Amino acid sequence: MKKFFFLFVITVNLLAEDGSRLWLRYDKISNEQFLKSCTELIKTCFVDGKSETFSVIKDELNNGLSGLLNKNFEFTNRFEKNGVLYVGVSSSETIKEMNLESKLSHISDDGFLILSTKIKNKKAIVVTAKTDAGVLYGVFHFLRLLQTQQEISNLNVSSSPKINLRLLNHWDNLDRTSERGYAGFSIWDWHRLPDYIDQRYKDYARANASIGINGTVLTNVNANAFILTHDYLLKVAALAKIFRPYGIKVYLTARFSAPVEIGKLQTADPLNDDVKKWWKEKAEEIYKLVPDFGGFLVKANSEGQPGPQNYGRNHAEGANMLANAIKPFGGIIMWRAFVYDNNVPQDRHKQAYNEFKPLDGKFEDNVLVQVKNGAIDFQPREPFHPLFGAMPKTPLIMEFQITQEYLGQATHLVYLAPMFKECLDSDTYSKGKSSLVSKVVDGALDGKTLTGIAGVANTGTDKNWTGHLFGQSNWYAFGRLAWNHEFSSEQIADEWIRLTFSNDEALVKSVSKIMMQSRENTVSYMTPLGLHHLMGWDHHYGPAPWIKDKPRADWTSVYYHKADSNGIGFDRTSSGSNALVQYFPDVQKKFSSLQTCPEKYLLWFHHLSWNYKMKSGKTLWEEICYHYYNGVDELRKTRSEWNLIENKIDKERFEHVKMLLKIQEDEAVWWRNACVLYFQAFSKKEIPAGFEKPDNTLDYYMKLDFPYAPGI
Ligand code: BDP
Repeated sequence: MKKFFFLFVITVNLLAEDGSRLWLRYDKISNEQFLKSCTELIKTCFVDGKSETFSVIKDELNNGLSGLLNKNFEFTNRFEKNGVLYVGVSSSETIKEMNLESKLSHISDDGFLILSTKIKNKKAIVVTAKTDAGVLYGVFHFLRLLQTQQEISNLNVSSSPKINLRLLNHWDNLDRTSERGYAGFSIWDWHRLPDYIDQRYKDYARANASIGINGTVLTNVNANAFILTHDYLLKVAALAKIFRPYGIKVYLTARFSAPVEIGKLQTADPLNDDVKKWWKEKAEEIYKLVPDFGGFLVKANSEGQPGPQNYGRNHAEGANMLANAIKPFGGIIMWRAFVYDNNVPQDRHKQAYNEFKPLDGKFEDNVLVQVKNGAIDFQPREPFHPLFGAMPKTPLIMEFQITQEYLGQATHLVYLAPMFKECLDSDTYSKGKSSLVSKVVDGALDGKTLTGIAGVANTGTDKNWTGHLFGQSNWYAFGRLAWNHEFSSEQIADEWIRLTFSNDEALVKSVSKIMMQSRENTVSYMTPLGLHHLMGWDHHYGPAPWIKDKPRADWTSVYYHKADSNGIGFDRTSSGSNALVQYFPDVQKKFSSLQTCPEKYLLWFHHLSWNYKMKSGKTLWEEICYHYYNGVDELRKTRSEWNLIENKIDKERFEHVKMLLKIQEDEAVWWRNACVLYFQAFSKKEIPAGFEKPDNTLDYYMKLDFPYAPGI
C-alpha cells in the first residue's frame, strides 16, 4: 500500500504540467485505434539530409515519433519494408525518381508536400520541399497531424506560406526588461552570451519553426545603440547560430542616432557622407559575424525616438540611407509608420497616413513600411489602418501585437485570432471590392514579392513562456495566420487546444467556446462601440477614462472619448477631424453614415448624443451600459465553462487558468464600474434597472495607483 502511494506520488509529479512544452507535447496518442494505424504506417524513418537543419529534423522526428507512438524509434536508409517515412529535399535522388515536378511547381521555397505513396514498391509517406527549411515545416506539419489525430493513410498535402517574412518583434531591452512584456524577463540573457547558450534558445527556435516563423527582431523598437557595438554583435551572432538550423534569421532595431552615440560622429544626418560610411561599415561588420543577418527594424521620429526629421530629412531619406548600407548583403529595412507628434495639431489617427502616403514610390526596393493594424495603437478594437491600400508602390508589413498590452496583459484570457482576422479580412476597396488588407500584406493586390507580417512577442522567462497559458494560443495563432491568413480562428483554436490539452471532444468544444468569444467580451467590458484609449496612464493597466491634463494630449483618454454633457465619441467625419477622408470612398461612405457605420466602430468615428437611438432601440447610454455589463456576465459564464473541464486536464494548468479567470472577472468588474461611473458623470443618467450597482465610487477607482505594474 505504502509502495503504491509512493509510486502514485512520483507519477503525479512526473505528469506535472507547467506549460513549458507549449504545443509540442508529443504525448502518446490516446486513441488506440489511431495509434495502431499510425504504427502500421510509420514503421521506420529515412531522414535523407546532412545539414544542420536535417539534424534538427531528425531530433524532432525522434522526439515526436517516440513520444506519440510510444516506442523507441528507428531510422533507416533503405526501402526494404512497407511503412517508411521518407524525409528529404526535392533534389534528392529518391524524390527525383518520383516525378513530382508538377506538384513541386505549386509550392514556394518554404512550402512542402506530404504524400502517401510507394517507393521501390513499398508503402511510404514522403515529406519533401525545395529547401531544408521547407522540409522542417513539413515535418512539423506531419507531427501535428498525428497530435491532432488526423487520418494519415492517404495524404496529399501541399502547403506554402502566403507571406514571406513571418517575424516576431521582441520589445526586449539589454537589461532583460521587456517593454510591454508580461511573462517575466527577456529570454535573451545578454550578459552571459555569447558563451553561455541557454536551452531556451533552442526551444524558442523549435516552437517558432513549428508554426513557420522565420525571423526574429531581438531588440526593442525603442532602441539602444549599444546592441550595435562589437561585443554585443558577437552575442547576436551566437543567437543567430542557434536559430539558423531552424530557418530563423535575426534582425535588430537600429537606433537612428547610433553614429553619434557609439560612432562618435557629430551628426546622424542620413545625407551626411560620414554617416553613410559609418552605417556601411557597421553593415559590413554585422554581415561578417552574421552572414544571413535579416536587417533592421526602425522606429524613427516617434515617441521621442531620433530620426531623419531631426535633420530636416523625411522618412524615405532616412530609410533609404540604411537600405543602401545593407543592400549589398541582401538585408532589408522595416521602417515603422507608427509616427505621430503631440505638436502636430491634427488627429493622431491622420498623422501616419499624412507622412507616409506622399512617400509611396520613394523607398528603395529593400525597404518595407511596417504599419500597425489600426491607426491609433493596438486597441482592443480598431478599424484597419488607412495606409493599407494607400501605398501600392511600397511593400507594407502588418504589425500586430501578440503581447496583450491593451487586452488585459497576462491576467486576461483573450484569444486574439479573431482580432487579427478582423483586420486582415477588412476591405480597403483600394482596387474595388475585395481589396482586402490581407491581399495588400501578402502582395497579391499589387504584385509584390517582398511581403511581411510581424507580431510583437509575448514571450518571456516564465516557465509557460507567455505568463497566461492562453497567451500561447496567441503566439501560435499569429504564426499560423502568418503562414496562411485564410485559416479560420476556429480552426486554429481547435488545433491549438488539441495540441495543448487533448483530443477529448467535449474539452475541445468547451475551450473553443471560451476562446472564440473571449475577445468580443473583452471589448465589451473595456472599450465597447468604438471607444478607445481608456486605459491607465503609462503602464496601461486597468481602466482610466479620466486621464487628462498630461504633457501630451494624445496620450490622455479624454482626447479620444470626448465625453461631455451632450454625448460621447470622436467625430472623424467631415464635421470633425475628417480622418475618414483617408479611406477609399466606399469605406469612407460606409463609416461616415450613421446608417451604415458598424456599431462596433460607432464612437470611433462619431460623436453622438447620450440619447442617440441605437439599432437595438436602446439609447446610446443604455447600450454602453449594456455592453459593459454583458462583458462581465459573459465572463462569469466563461468561468463556469472552464470548470466543466476540471477532470479532463491536469490540475496544474486547470488551477492556473482558474485563478486567472477569477482575476479577470474582478478586473472586468473594475473596468465596467470605473467606465460606467465615469461616463455617468457626463450623461447624468441612471444605470438601467436590473443591473447591479457598482460597489465602489468613481473617486475610489480614480485613486487606485499601480506604481509597479509590469511591462513599462
Ligand atoms: C505603444 C506602447 C509603447 C511602444 C509603442 C510602439 O505603449 O511601449 O513603444 O507602442 O509601438 O503601444 O512603438
